[in-house]
Amino acid sequence: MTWFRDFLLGSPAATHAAEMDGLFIFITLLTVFFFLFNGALIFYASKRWKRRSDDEVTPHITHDTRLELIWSLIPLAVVLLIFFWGFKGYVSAWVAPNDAMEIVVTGKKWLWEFEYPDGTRALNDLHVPVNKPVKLIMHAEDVIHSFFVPAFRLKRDVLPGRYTEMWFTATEPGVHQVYCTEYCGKGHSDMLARIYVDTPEEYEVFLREGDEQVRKMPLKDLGQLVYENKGCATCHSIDGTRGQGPTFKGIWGKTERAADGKEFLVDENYIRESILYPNAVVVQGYEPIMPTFQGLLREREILGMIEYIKSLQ
Ligand code: HEC
Ligand SMILES: [Cu+2]
Repeated sequence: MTWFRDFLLGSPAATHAAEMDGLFIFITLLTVFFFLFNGALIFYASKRWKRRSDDEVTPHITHDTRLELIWSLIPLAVVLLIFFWGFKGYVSAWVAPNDAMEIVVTGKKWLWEFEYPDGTRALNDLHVPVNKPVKLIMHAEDVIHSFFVPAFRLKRDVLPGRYTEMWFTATEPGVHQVYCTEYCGKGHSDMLARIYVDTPEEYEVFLREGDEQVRKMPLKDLGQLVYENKGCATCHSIDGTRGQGPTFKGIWGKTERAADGKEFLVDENYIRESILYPNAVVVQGYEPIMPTFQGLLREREILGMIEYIKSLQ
């Protein structure tokens, strides 16, 4: 049966996912069974009781208690089974154990921000230890988003002005895709995040030093990775086209004009300032909508971004 589940849903990667899959597959097969069974009955009846001549009269049948009991009680039992099965899964999926590690999730146009118990913050890449219950406390800064992890079979709306929760225990080390599933504007389909399920050792290293990419990659490649994974790409292009923000292509070393008419030079310090204090200088012709990345990018990632922009001539 696992091939059937994997075909329909992908393999489950968190504790209660398997239980949900059981119910899902049960309902799917039940539906298929009744589709065929009812179809066959209709087909049989249409042949068996077909009117064969013009003067044939239909017998006057009013009631059959035995039949009525059968088609009431069997579906009732099936529906009750689905209800209790689903209710049990629902409770275990939404009530987190007390010892769960808590991570605060903030959704905003168009990225996901994660804050760990020790104050570490991360963008779009969520690292969690394997086999440990993790509880996400989620809220949005602007509009409604929705946090969906197909491999965990979990999805929950993320709302401004209210907290929603989700919890899971990841069972296998690996990487899982997260989608935003509430249409939230132009960058909605780019609002992607990844959950990295780490071994306990990997997780310790991540909290201490950031992930391996940040520590070891050449600066320019790291900058490209930041560009793709940390939300810059939703607003800035690298091919010269205008997006929500100015393109990165060819801006290095140029003199640009700010909204207040002052001129400025695009150099290392300007790029750094744009990332940490985006509203300090607003480029002419653009809205001041860029969020600050203060505390969200490590020093090395900012350096990488500078090298990357330099390389886009
Ligand atoms: C929500 C959209 C948005 C996101 C996400 C975003 N920016 Fe911006 N960015 C803008 C806008 C709009 C401007 C122009 C207005 C301003 O200067 O604040 C801008 C300006 C800039 C500038 C100055 C460009 C110039 O031509 O002078 C740099 C550099 C920059 N952003 C870097 C980044 C980096 C690096 C990231 C990702 C870590 C990022 N931005 C993410 C919208 C965004
Ligand atoms: Cu969204």
